[in-house]
Amino acid sequence: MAEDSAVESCDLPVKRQREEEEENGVSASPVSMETDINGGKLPNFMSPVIPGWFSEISSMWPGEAHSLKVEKILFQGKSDYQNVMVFQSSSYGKVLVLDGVIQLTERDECAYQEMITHLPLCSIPNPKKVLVIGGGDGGVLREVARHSLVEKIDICEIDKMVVDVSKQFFPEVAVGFDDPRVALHIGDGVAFLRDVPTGTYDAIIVDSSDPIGPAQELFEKPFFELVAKALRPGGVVSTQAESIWLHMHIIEGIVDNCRQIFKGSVEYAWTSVPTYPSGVIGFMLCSTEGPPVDFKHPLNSIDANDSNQKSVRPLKFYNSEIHEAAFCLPSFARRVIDSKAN
Ligand code: SPD
Repeated sequence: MAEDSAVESCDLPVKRQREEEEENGVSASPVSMETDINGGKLPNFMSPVIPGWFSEISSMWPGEAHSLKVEKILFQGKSDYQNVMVFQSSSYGKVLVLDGVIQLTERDECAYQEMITHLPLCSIPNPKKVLVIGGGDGGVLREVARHSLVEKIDICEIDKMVVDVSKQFFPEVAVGFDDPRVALHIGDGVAFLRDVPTGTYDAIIVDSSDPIGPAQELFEKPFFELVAKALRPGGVVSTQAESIWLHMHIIEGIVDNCRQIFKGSVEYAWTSVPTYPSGVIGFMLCSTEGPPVDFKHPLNSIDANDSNQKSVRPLKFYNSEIHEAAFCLPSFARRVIDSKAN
């Protein structure tokens, strides 16, 4: 956004407020002004897009932009797929940004990575073979690796730069790649799934960015059909499924597709991630026809003591109570999701 237009648009509401006050015969309230970074005057309750701050502006959340103060830009690059940036923020540690959208911060990455992983893996009795699509930062791998019954973890990430940057700047996230059960495939997730023999995996975790750019296909029906084919009967998938505050139209489409494709359970869960748009993010959890899966009541409890990898930090966010709570939805979201059930 141009800084000038931000200043101009900030001036307007104040003028209108004063005009309205004068018309109504009330004296204009004293609005204290401060000099903004462009030398213009702004009322002190309005924030321009400030140099030195990262503002997350996207057509996926029009009219709002969460901002973080930047201490230092640590990396900026352009891969074959997207712009990649890492910066040191003043309040959330290091931040990984793809095409201008925050993917993780050191401070709150635990919530997303733990929930997208343990919601599915704690819902089935013995996950052995797991596939991660996307997830090139390694955080989901770190979480899968806590499950001692898992024997093989494949990951298919399209962008090698994301893997390299994560290993360089986020060692506590990328630690997931060190697990000997992990096999990294750099390539397109859809193409990878086409070659997977039917019924290969117990669980698939789709850790994607938003559905504009390289991850778009991962939100479409043909992709979910491939996922279902790659799962064993009663196998489970967990996918990044956006925000109930911003994206009910997208969620509605995903639920619709999933109910047509997955003949076991289809559920929506959500969690809090302060640096994601609207501060929350959801997950679509589905199982294929076969042994029934009750996502809302975890079978496996996993906590700091039964972690398979003693070198990895204890769980910060996930526990069995928060697992069950994640499926409680506000009424407006419950209505939309349940309406797709028939
Ligand atoms: N709006 C951003 C959603 C990002 C989801 N993927 C995050 C990747 C972390 N492993």
